[in-house]
Amino acid sequence: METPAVPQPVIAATGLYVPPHSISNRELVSAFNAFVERFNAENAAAIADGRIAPLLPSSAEFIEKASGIKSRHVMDKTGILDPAIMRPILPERPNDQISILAEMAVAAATDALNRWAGPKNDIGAVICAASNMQRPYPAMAIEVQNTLGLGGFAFDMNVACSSATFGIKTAADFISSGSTKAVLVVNPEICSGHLNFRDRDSHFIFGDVATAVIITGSETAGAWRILGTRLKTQFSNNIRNNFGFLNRAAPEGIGKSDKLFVQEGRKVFKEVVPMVSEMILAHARDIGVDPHALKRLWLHQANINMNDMIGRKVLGRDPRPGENVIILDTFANTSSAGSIIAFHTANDDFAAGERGLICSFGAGYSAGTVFVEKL
Ligand code: CO8
Repeated sequence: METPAVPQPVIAATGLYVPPHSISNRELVSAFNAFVERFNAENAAAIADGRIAPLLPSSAEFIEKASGIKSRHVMDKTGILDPAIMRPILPERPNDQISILAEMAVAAATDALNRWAGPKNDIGAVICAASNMQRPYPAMAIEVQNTLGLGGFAFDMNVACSSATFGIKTAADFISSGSTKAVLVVNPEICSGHLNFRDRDSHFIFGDVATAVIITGSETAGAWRILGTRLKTQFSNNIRNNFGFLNRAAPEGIGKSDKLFVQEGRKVFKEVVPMVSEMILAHARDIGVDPHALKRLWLHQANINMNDMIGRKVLGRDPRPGENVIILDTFANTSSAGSIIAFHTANDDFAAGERGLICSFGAGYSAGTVFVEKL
């Protein structure tokens, strides 16, 4: 009896949803500094007698130099830029309306579906892979599946900034094992919802966006053969968010900034760059890919200096312009979606047989590598 061929997973299409508002560094810094002035004026007596330290102003020049970020897209700009509010204002919707995170995911998925030649009925699984779901249940993925009229099953997964590559690997394994003919992975990120806009060290880091990826087993021209996927995790407290449903059970209550995103940025930088570079090189070696011959790197978009260093280590030289795609200048860090935006917006010029790398890294620590070849 002939053994049935194992389907080879491919990325068949990607999609992007860009939120309606953009905030420049200058706008963000101006709101932050107005907040700082007000805080220092209101607490002048306590500052004068040393009971509390004055808050320091932020700087647009620092932000661009330290991170490479010039602006970011967000779902609501008015609340973020109001020094008395400094968080997005996103009114809760009734249960019979689509939730905002699912709506963004559906918009990105629709973009991907419109670029895909395959039949919608082939999609037998939807994975919502993102940093923070807006609720624990029902799964965001099931709401997306329902809105798009898809069959099969759907579930959420959270591996912070690495969620998209973990989702792609899971989808690729579903394809190889014959679980389904096609998988939709969506990455809706409202990072502004869990960013502390009053924290000078991190108020500039994140933006909102949604991406989508369709993975199938049909090797059609123009699709991307997945040459290999690899995942890695290593526990670290250096990027952390303690928000959760047990907060209400804690006698001290929800507290303030520690239930939002916090990080030790310098340590993250120092520890993650070597971890990810080594992982990429080892994975390439193990699957017979020459990293120096990769046409493009679509890396996670957290910090331009991190990406420059990883790019140099992987390619073995200074990347030429456009080889190491940077989109964080206008999107900031969009968590799981960053490497997918990079891939989506910079792959048109590939000829059949040319290769590239999608790679994400972030909290956990976690990292994922997906080597692809244009068909
Ligand atoms: N304006 C002016 N000066 C500032 C500011 C500011 N806003 N902030 C800090 N400074 C000053 C500091 O006070 C310090 O001054 P001094 O030298 O006098 O003490 C100086 O600038 C340098 O400060 P840092 O050492 O903090 O600055 P860095 O050069 O390290 O840059 C970065 C800070 C940009 C944060 C950098 O460390 C970095 O990008 N690190 C990597 C971070 C990273 O990749 N994090 C991953 C997070 S993503 C993830 O996985 C989480 C997913 C969950 C999503 C959550 C959504 C909200």
